[in-house]
Amino acid sequence: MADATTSSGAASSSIPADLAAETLPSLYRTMVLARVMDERCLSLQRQGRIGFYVPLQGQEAAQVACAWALDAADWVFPAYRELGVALVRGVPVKLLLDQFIGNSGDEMKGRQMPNHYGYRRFKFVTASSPVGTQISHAVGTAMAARRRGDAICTIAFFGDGTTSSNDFHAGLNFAGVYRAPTLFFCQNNQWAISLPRERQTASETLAMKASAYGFPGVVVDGTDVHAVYRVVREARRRALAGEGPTLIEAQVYRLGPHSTSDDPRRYRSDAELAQWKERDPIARLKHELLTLGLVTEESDQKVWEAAKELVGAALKEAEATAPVDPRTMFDDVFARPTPALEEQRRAMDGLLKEGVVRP
Ligand SMILES: Cc1ncc(C[n+]2csc(CCOP(=O)(O)OP(=O)(O)O)c2C)c(N)n1
Ligand SMILES: [Mg+2]
Repeated sequence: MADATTSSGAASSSIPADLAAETLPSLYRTMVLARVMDERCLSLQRQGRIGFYVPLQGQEAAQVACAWALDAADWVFPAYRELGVALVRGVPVKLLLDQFIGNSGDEMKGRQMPNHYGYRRFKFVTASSPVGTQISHAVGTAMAARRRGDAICTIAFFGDGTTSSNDFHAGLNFAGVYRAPTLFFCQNNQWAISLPRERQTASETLAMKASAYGFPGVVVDGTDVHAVYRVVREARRRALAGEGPTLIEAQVYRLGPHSTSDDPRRYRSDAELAQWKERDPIARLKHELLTLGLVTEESDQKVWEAAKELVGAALKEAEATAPVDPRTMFDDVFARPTPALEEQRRAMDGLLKEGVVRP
């Protein structure tokens, strides 16, 4: 779906265009695909078929509309919940599932934690588990790109809780001083695992923290694809015109658990969840598409079925893909393997032959 991105990458001072109505069904399909894959991955983890997963339910509009507003040449620095962004960048579902399983199709050769994927060709940096580290990486990359004369921006994704991290301060401060072409996209999903937004900071909004660093901060309804697209387009225009960074606070809600290792019923109420479910971003966009006559109940059903089929077929293929050869653990460490490493590789060959280690 990388072809869904719209901009030319050229610096421009003109007002960016709004999201065109004819792109809405395609954007909606990507949101549905993210939701379907998300639900499937949660159950795959429960069945022991993948090890770990971090869901994005409730944040699809913010992620997909934001990624839609970027150029394919822009570098994405995700946190760990950005499946919607990965799908817009064009990362195939099968490749993601290969990583979750850690099979031989996984370009990281099973070495990364499940759900911590990254792909150079999609300009999608490996997920950051230590919260906030991706923020300063995004700023440094933006400064390097500007020095090289590349007309791109970088974008760091992070959550409300991450605004309390050292890297948030260091990254935003640096970006402000050097006017780095970086977008800071904070998905305020109201919770940092079990810590609610109101206990995270005494600031009235997270966006207002930008003013201390000398650049604009914008609050946007993260369930509204149009609003998100507009603010990201404008932030990108500013970045490329040399006007510096922007902090965007997209207000959303994490409808699911923090990760497959979390049970949110232990710290938040059913009433709160029910209230936010009313604002499900997928239902909101579907309602708009119905009103515009761009979808019918029948064609919508087909969108969901197609997404389920796509994920099902990719899963079948990923589960049929061979495991990673354990001998690959000796690769990619030294340009010329050391004698000690060669000896260990031979020992591994022996273990494989004896059947002590299975491929
Ligand atoms: C430096 C660091 N401290 C603590 C953690 C544990 N941790 C993992 S996710 C998380 C919450 C982050 O919340 P937020 O930034 O709001 O993002 P969300 O998970 O809600 O998307 C914490 C505290 C960590 N990964 N790294
Ligand atoms: Mg959060």
